[in-house]
Amino acid sequence: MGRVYYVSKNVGLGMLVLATIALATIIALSIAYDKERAKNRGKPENEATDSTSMPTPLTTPSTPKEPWDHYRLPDSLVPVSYNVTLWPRLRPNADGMYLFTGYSAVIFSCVKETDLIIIHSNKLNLTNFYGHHAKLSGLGDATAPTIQKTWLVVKTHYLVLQLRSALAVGASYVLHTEFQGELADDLEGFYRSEYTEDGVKKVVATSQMQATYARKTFPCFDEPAMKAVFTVTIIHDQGTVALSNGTADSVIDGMPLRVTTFEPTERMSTYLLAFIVSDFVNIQSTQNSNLLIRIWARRKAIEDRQGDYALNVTGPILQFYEHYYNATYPLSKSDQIALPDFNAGAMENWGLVTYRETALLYDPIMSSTGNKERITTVIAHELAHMWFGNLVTLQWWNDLWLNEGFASYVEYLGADYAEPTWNIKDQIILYDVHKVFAVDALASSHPLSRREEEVNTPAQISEMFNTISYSKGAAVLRMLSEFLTEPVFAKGLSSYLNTFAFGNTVYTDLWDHLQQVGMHIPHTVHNIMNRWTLQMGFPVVTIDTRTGSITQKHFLLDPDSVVDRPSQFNYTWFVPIKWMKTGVEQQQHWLLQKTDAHIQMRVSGEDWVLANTNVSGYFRVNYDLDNWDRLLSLLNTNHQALSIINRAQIIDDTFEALHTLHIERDYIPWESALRNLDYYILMFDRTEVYGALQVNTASLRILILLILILTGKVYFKGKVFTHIGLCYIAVLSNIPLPRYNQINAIGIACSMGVDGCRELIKSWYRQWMESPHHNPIHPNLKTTVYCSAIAFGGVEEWDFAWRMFKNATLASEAVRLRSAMACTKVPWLLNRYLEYTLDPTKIRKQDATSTIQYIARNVVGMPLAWNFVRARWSYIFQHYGRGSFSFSNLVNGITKRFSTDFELQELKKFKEDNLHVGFGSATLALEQAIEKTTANIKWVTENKAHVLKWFTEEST
Ligand SMILES: *[C@@H]1O[C@H](CO)[C@@H](O)[C@H](O)[C@H]1NC(C)=O
Ligand SMILES: *[C@@H]1O[C@H](CO)[C@@H](O)[C@H](O)[C@H]1NC(C)=O
Ligand SMILES: *[C@@H]1O[C@H](CO)[C@@H](O)[C@H](O)[C@H]1NC(C)=O
Ligand SMILES: CC(=O)N[C@H]1CO[C@H](CO)[C@@H](O)[C@@H]1O
Repeated sequence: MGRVYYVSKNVGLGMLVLATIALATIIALSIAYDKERAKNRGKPENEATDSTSMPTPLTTPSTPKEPWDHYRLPDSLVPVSYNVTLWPRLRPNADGMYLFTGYSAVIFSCVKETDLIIIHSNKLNLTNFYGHHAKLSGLGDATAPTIQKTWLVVKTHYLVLQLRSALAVGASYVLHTEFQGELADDLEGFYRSEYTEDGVKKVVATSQMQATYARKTFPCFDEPAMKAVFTVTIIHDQGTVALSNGTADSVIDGMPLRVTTFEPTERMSTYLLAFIVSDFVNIQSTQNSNLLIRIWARRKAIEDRQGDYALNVTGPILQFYEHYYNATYPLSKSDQIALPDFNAGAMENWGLVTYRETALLYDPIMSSTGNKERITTVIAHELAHMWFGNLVTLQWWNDLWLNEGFASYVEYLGADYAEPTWNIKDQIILYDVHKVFAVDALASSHPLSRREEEVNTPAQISEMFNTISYSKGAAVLRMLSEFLTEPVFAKGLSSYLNTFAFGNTVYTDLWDHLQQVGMHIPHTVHNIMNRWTLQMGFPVVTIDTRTGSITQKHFLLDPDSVVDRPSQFNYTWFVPIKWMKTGVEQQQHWLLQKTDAHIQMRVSGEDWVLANTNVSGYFRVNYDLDNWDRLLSLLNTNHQALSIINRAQIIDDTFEALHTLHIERDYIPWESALRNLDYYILMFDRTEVYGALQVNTASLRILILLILILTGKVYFKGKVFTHIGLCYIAVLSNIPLPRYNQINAIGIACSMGVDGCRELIKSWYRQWMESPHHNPIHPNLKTTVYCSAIAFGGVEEWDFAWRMFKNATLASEAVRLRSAMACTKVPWLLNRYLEYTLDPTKIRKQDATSTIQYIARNVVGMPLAWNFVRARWSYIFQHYGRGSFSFSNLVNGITKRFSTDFELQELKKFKEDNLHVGFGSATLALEQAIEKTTANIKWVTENKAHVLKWFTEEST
């Protein structure tokens, strides 16, 4: 590629700074959406998990008068232990409903005098005891007051008991309830999942409690700090197995039922409970001495050995954490189970982790490298929580970022231990740091940390599960670990975990424990971290190597945007700058004010400065022009002098660096470059610029490819880019390369639009259509090949994919097909597919929103998906929207391409028209979409002519 128009060497420094910031802006706007690598750990399943929520406007909340109108429990009662018995019916009753019945006795003690008992209960029909919803008795010497009346409060999910006299402080009581609930297919609380095996429909009862669904399973004090001991009994049919957090204690077989009782759990939070009844089978190992590790799944999946890989990595990952945390695994067993229907990616229930099938099951023949990576990192994420989050739990959901950010950081360490050859640690740059840079650069971003009072309702709680919490949390914790050094970080962590085991904390408790071991830092951990957690955004640090001056500035996507959220720190940060001079690591420098000078950073001649080595800090860097030039020429001549991460970072910072790709052989810098190109494609694929851009990027790509082939050094650590270009030219099937490299080269060529590729792809797909039991396509190429074949084909190709989708026995194969079917260019096929998304017999509920997103990603499908969502808003909202995280991604996904005034108006109108229906957690995503669209319009207006000119000139 020739010169890039943004950075002109003739402009002065001031201009350059602006230009480079503008550049980074572009980059920050770009959002990657690599299907296979979607990082969906704990919560979100949708591919584009870049949504975040904005702060709920701070209306002065009118404090409700009655305690049962508050969303938070009063602090007068604390639970001690529960006996819970549940009996799910895996066959429908006469009315076609699936039910469960249950019984619960909770022992609680009274710590403040009160004549009210308020306990969570939602969507449960409670049995009457002498006209009341519950029965109360005293424990030991205590006599229970009589119940005056009981009632349910639907809005706040409470069962309330008004007593005739007060409970005594210090005394304990038992509250008994009997209840019936629906085992619905709503993926919340105790729910049912269905699948077909050998032509027989099977039903599984399973659960998802986080964040506020335990109360939909049995009446309980459903807040994370209300820890208690649970003794669980499950009644189930012969031939099924019951699982819960603990080990099964006894099984009583009375025809035709079995009663499985579990040992009492440790003290734990309600949101970490899990109850499952199924006829699944397991494989197990005891590679970790005395610890039983099991992987559970559908019989067929286990027989096909799809659980083997997960079982192989679980032992090492647990060992890693035991060592890292310096604390033994807190439980006596580790179960992990893959469920056909599951809303999140995975859930860290203590001792019984639940997963989507795609996040746990691996088939050596059918799965791709990307699938395998995802499985490893998701397992590492969930198992990290067994200590951090489960053993020690944050007091309230406002601190969710610490819990999820932490697991999102250490998952890379755990996965790296299990798969040391993958270099997986570097990927945090792509999948977390760059991703969240794009979101946190918005004027409407929000701080990591929120005050406890700001998070109350279930919808507000579910809004906390966003990219800021996960990815910015991961990035700032990584920075903390880097500046303290890893041994110090691990030591403080271990002290924190051991001190608060089985208890609850607030995030500052972790800072205290790190402070006790940390030293050599210019301020306390509190002071330093407050600047990163209490104010939104991040700085761009500009180093002028001609003078050694350093300045920081709040980095904004649109530098003209108005930040109306004040910060007590005035948007300055304490910035730890790790840096090197001409290849030599220097002592870390702390930037503690807006501007500073560090004379050692003044260089000249051949010398260069590279700051934020390994992108260990959560900030961007800019330099004076001369230093940029020296870095770029270094990339061109001796790029090994810089780490892979820094190469990727430079490419992300400046498009100039694309020139240097021809000698780049590592995956991450490439992926970084390709993601940046994607933003162009999104912005221009509906305009005349696209014609020019296609020709140009295609020729760039051919050049790259030729170099790769000629050097015979194609290696991307087993990765193939899944970006879909248009297929143009060149048949590569008989290029003499080792098998694996050849696959990679073909994958790249096809996805990047090389000649002849179309024919090649069509012929592969046709072969498969002719003999469906023999798929000739390499797993790493399937995403590309399926999508292209369907894009070039018609109804026949589509229907074949549909049949294969319906028959797929491996979940990741089903996902690839589901995503590929969205690639067709035929409008009626796309519309029919959109209709399928609202029919759970065709597309599982868990997959509806992501399928609509796949369709919206297609340039032809985008307007259809937008119309569809607008027309069906209230239906979709009722059935899919409530409080679900994936739902905000829906809005985000559909509006990704929006870049015209007309679209902005449509978006605003959509908002107005549906105010009466509401948007749930998507309210915030909608605001964000409006801001992004505005930024896109601005960018396109400013750059379209340049880009067109540049690409036109380049391609002639
Ligand atoms: C809970 O179950 C255990 C074991 O069956 C029993 O000893 C205990 O009394 C029960 N507790 C309550 C409050 O019902
Ligand atoms: C709860 O009771 C209501 C009203 O009687 C009934 O319509 C509903 O089906 C019941 N739900 C369950 C799960 O039993
Ligand atoms: C699991 O480990 C065993 C023993 O090391 C190995 O033979 C097998 O290939 C591994 N399975 C997978 C799917 O990685
Ligand atoms: C999560 C939890 O409390 N797990 C418990 C399950 O039961 C075993 C004993 O069966 C305990 O050791 C675990 O702590």
